[in-house]
Amino acid sequence: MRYRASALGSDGVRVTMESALTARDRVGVQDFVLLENFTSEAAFIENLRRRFRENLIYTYIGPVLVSVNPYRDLQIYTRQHMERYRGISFYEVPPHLFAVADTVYRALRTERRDQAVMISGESGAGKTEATKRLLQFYAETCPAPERGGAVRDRLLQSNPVLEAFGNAKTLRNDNSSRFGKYMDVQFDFKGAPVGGHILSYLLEKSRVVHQNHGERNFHIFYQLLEGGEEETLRRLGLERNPQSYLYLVKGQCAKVSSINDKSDWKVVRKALMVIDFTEDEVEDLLSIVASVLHLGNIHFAADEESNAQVTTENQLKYLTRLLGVDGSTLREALTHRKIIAKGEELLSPLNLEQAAYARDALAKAVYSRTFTWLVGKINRSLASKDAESPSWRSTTVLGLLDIYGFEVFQHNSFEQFCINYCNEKLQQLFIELTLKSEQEEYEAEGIAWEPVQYFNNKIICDLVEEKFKGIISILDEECLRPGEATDLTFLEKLEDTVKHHPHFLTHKLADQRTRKSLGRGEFRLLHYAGEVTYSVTGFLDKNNDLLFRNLKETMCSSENPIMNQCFDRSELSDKKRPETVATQFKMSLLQLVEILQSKEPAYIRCIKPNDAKQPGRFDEVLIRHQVKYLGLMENLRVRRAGFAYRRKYEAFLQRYKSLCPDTWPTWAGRPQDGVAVLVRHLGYKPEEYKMGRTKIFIRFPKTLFATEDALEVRRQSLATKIQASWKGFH
Ligand code: AD9
Ligand code: MG
Repeated sequence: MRYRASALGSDGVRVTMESALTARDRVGVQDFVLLENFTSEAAFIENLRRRFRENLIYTYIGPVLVSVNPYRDLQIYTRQHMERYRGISFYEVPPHLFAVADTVYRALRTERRDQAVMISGESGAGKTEATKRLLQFYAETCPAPERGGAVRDRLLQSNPVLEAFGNAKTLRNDNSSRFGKYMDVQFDFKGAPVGGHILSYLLEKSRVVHQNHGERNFHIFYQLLEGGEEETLRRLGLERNPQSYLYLVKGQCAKVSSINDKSDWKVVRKALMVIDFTEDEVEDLLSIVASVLHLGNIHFAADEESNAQVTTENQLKYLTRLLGVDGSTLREALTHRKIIAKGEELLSPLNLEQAAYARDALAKAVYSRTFTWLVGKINRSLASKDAESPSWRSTTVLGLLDIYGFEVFQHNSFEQFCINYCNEKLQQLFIELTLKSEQEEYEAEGIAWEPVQYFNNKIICDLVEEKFKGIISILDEECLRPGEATDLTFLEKLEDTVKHHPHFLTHKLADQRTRKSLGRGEFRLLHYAGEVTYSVTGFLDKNNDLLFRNLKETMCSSENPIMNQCFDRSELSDKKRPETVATQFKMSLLQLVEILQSKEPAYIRCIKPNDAKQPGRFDEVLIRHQVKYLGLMENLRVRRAGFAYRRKYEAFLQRYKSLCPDTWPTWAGRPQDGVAVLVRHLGYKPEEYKMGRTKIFIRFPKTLFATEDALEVRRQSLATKIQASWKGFH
């Protein structure tokens, strides 16, 4: 919509409006709430497209930042950018990650309330990059603590280490985080970072033993082989060539052009030192990394009774040494299963398939427990050294959540089920908190709140997590019937228990038409973000996550100090079944939700513009899908339910006071009264705005645009006048 300057009656100078208007046409609006047609997904995407074309990757939905991955270095995270966004008012400068960073930090300091920045989006959308930039912003712009200045380095250096062990090249992202991460940064009363703490979620450990075509194992393996010193590799019994290791060849892509394993190795090596690793600990850690590779190369042959025998003596020898375990015990544990019947221990030999399963289970357990240990080690290094001092008590916390986005693949399994459940929970929290904060703001401002219609996805969360009736409960029940239950009996039980649920479907329950698209071993969930069909194959196994008893025993006797901490003897005597993977995950999510609820939230919603990881390509279908499952339209609707725009009286008056002779150049009274005079002069109609306690609320974007345009006209006319007077002067 176009507004002519003359209609606003600026100062009588007729200046064409085209420049301001074309600018908006070209680069779109910087806050989606200013979209005229705010319910239109097409308008939303068009706005994103315009901005993306101009390399403007950030746009707001009110306080929420939407970011589109540019896949190129835009030079927008420099020290100058950090300075530019410090201490500014959110809406006075173009949208930027640093504007969010600064706003959050200032709220933390002035209101002394804990904050949480939740970063979401699909794989490759830029969550981890955003997290790193935020950390960098705080490390560089916050004051240094009086003591323990090293914590800033530790916060930064924990990243390359965690990425080396927890990230991998996938088809979607060359540096894909294969775990969820929530990181707390603690600030003292002066606003200096003094400590940190990391929680990690569900590492994708199946990757240790298997990778899809075109994908890699975790970075650390390749880094060690490429960058490790000769002497180190000799000690570990490793060859440089990744092709020598079965756990590294499944994806057939050891080399990736965007990754330099050799230099990354150096970075990781240095980072380990910064986060307090001793040389001995580094050795112990690398021994474990190497032992996983050796494990992968353990082969078995069947003897005449079809029992598995280890045939790779050399690998066994290295494993024995690196893990510090007894050779014959390990050999036995890899080829037998210990069963305790009527108080007696029996050794039952494994066949080839079972032995390979046991070996892979051991590799996964060793690696994932080492990862958990690593997080613990980093946490000890990040722990504030001032925990006992009085200033500790007045610390505030800023949390950063970088967690996997919603996943829909051709083939979806247990992992996608967990990840998508996590997204349901976070979406629920997001809507709840967004609505709550809207409502609170209206109340605080004394403006009547009108209820907003929105989709509450609690029904899907319940379907997954409810006691007794939820999918996880039913899965756990089946896991309690070893030998009898299978993935298919789990599916049948699901069908019996949740058959009438509107968000659940299977082949049997579907009507004729839908049935064709559902296999017999599948169930479909209608998530808030769309339908996902899960194959039940492997659900029981992955949820049980069994490690045979004698393998556990062997590892408990390990003389490698890290392994020794990872496998505790108490596990062996514990009569209670360990929690299943899904239940553990559910509990950790409930804890996460509690943590997030106790903090003031900020949101960054990341979008991936194309699947080719290329700059400049805006794939509309892909983007539309993400806009949908990030719940952005829902978010915008909630934000726009009453008023498109709101601003503090002081800021509003400061910006527009030149448009009214009564408020220009200064207004002596209360800012609120000045704004009242100003908007009356501008011709705002009563239904177009409301005056709150501290802010003006404007219902439609067009009202604001008209005012913005008037301002632009005034600026141009002033510029013209100044130019004219300069000419006269010369
Ligand atoms: V995953 O769920 O962990 O697989 P992320 O974390 O969302 O995913 P990541 O931050 O790793 O994605 O970004 C993927 C790649 O996109 C990065 O390696 C960069 O090459 C690229 N990227 C992301 N954000 C930016 C950015 N703001 N500027 C430039 C970026 N490049
Ligand atoms: Mg990531």
